[in-house]
Amino acid sequence: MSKIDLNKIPRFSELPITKGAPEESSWGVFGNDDELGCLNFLTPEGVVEAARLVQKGRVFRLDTPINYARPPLFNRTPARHNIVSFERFGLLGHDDSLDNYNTQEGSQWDGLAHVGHVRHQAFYNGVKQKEVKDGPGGKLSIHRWADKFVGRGILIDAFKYRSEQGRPIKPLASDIYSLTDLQDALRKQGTQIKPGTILLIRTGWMQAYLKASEAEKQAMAPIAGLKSCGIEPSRDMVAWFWDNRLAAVGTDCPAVEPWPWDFKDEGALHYRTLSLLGLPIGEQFVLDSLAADCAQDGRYEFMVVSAPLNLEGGIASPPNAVAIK
Ligand code: UVW
Repeated sequence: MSKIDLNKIPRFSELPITKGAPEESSWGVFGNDDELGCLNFLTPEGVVEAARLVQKGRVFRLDTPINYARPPLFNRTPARHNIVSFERFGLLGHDDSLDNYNTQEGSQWDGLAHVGHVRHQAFYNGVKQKEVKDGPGGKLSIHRWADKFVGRGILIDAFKYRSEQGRPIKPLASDIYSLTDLQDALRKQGTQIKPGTILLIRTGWMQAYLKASEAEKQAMAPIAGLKSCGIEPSRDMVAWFWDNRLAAVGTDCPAVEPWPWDFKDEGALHYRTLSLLGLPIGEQFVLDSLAADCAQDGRYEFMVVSAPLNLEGGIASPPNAVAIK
């Protein structure tokens, strides 16, 4: 899709626009061959506008250090970092290698080939499993995002909002933030969503995880041992995302939606966002310092610069992102 005309984008209630496409899917809206989904809402004009939000020169890293989770969640395996000496060539120097690196071991954008729709046996825009493959021709590959993920970000500090309401969330349980919680928190912060916003939501999970004991972290690592808060997986939630023309939604919890979610449940947010709307979702982001700064100056909007891995055929990526205020 070349230039996006927001007036021509259907409302959620008008989806799908393509005959035979699943209900509540955006398939075809950005073109039948589109692989970017809601990242199409990020435009050159949006990048220029986002740059105007840089006013005090503070930079917030949004990724965890590699191997921050020991052990990594969801049965993922840790990376091995090797420092290699150049001494044998007569040089006082090094390079390094990272063995066994899982692109979802920490902070991550889930790419659109991460989760497909089981009943439709297809990923976003009808892409088939055999089209998801290594190399430059891999459909829905993360490398297509390499120079796209820049724009206006906003933070909803949902954890702070719920705590101040006297209804604190338990981050290490399958507790839920409702759509109303998010909308009320936004209103209280005085923050506006605009088309092409990269929405970040602080759930409080990362802070709680970092404070947990070694034994608790061991217990949370296997898929069956993890319990985590997240945002409500519902039609209303994704209708709100779509009708606000959000470009992506990132959170500091492990699965955006509460974990565990039932892989057989078609209402799960992973299906509604990645497979049906082509909306990138982000997990295990680092948002606490950014949230503290937003609370201090009352400004919950900033520029987000995310340069995902230039990995041809890649499924997911660390966001490699900063928020700049
Ligand atoms: C799964 O849903 C299995 O993984 P993630 O939450 O990392 O996307």
